[in-house]
Amino acid sequence: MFEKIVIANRGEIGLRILRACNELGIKTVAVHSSADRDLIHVRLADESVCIGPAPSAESYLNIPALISAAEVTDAVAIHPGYGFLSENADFADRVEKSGFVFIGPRAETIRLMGDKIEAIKAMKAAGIPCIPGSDGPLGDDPKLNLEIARRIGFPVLIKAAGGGGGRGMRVVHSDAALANAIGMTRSEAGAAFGNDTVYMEKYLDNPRHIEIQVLADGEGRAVYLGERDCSMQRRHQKVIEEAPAPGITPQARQKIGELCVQACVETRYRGAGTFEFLYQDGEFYFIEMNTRLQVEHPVTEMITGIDIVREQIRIAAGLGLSFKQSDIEIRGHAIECRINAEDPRNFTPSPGTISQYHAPGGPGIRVDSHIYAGYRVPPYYDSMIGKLIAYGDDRETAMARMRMALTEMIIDGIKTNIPLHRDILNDAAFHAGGTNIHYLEKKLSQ
Ligand code: MV4
Repeated sequence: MFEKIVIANRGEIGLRILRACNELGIKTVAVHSSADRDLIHVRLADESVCIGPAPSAESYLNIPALISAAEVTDAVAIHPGYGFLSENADFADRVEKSGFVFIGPRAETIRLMGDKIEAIKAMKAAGIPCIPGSDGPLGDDPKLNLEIARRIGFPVLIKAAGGGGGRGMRVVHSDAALANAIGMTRSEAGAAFGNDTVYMEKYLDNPRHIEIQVLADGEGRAVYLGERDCSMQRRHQKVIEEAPAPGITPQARQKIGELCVQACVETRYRGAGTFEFLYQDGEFYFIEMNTRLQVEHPVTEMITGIDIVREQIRIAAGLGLSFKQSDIEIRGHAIECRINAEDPRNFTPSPGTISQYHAPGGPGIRVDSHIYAGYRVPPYYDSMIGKLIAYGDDRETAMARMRMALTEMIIDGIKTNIPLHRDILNDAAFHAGGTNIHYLEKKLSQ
């Protein structure tokens, strides 16, 4: 096992990684910006290194500073968490070329999945169901593009190969609108991602977002840990996630899970990964693969009993998976509410000092958060200040526990989205389960 790990992240996930390291007996180095000296995991880590000023571009995205921090502390490996450099293939490359272990997939895998066209091509070849589409980049011949759109059938969606996470997409409903939409998406993509490659897919109008968690050892052994439903979102930011996804049968889970495992085996995938699907009319359609630990990983941990961060570290250390598929049993139900420092009405960020804090508790309640009374939420980073996770034998129990936990939780001094969560937990459609990706935005507009 590694002797010492650099935690190249901040906030709740910095603390989550530190907790996993402590269980495994690994020494920790917390790197932080000058605005983050008060983070709880910086205090708890064995060592800490300030890597730059508050702006992420000069600290958490500063590759030379991160590698220097590993060098001066004699660390062996670097855990990138999520966001920041976690899906940056060049970072993974430079970490490994500097003699450290990147806790994540190979750089070439990260690069492949970063190109959405190449990712779809690879997954389709491995037998994963994909959305009918152009099966490659669109050219500049309007006649040819029209033929592709007519073959797929309107409405179609123009997507940027370098996009993902919802950036750079356009729905097209008619022949007349096609050429202009392709041109616009292309120029926006070129400006935003430095890559003006675009492709076309059939537009699915009322899908759910369901994703499959996998773990793989990089040598052809892989497992799936069931699915998560992440459909409750606003502007491509997930708000609530749950596992298992309401209405997915054990048979459907096993079928899509085994396909994902097969794809991991064929590609010699290494580490934790997530296959993102749209789910509509009982069918799964692959959209993207995430090559990082995800924010919502706790709901999967709760229903499987598997520590995903621990497994990531074990895999990176070459110790392989500590269990096989037949050991994995999905039990109960888990729901996660992302707690953001934001105005619950207009969603504007609400940084500032937390004057009072009371964490909820009781059976089945988990709080993944770095906040404490007196903590100042800095204005420079993502507004998520923690995650409240409720587990129960069934969805009803998990929901009841979540409702109580949201009532118990006190965060004073800043605004949070806890009132929004209380609203959703009392929503009849959420109660029924299986709402689609447009549900929350429609509800909020009413
Ligand atoms: C789609 C789609 C409908 N049809 N593709 C948005 C983020 C990116 N990961 C893929 N996205 C979508 N792709 C087809 N062919 C609808 C979305 C989409 C979406 C997907 C998942 C979660 C939230 C979403 C919100 C709006 C649109």
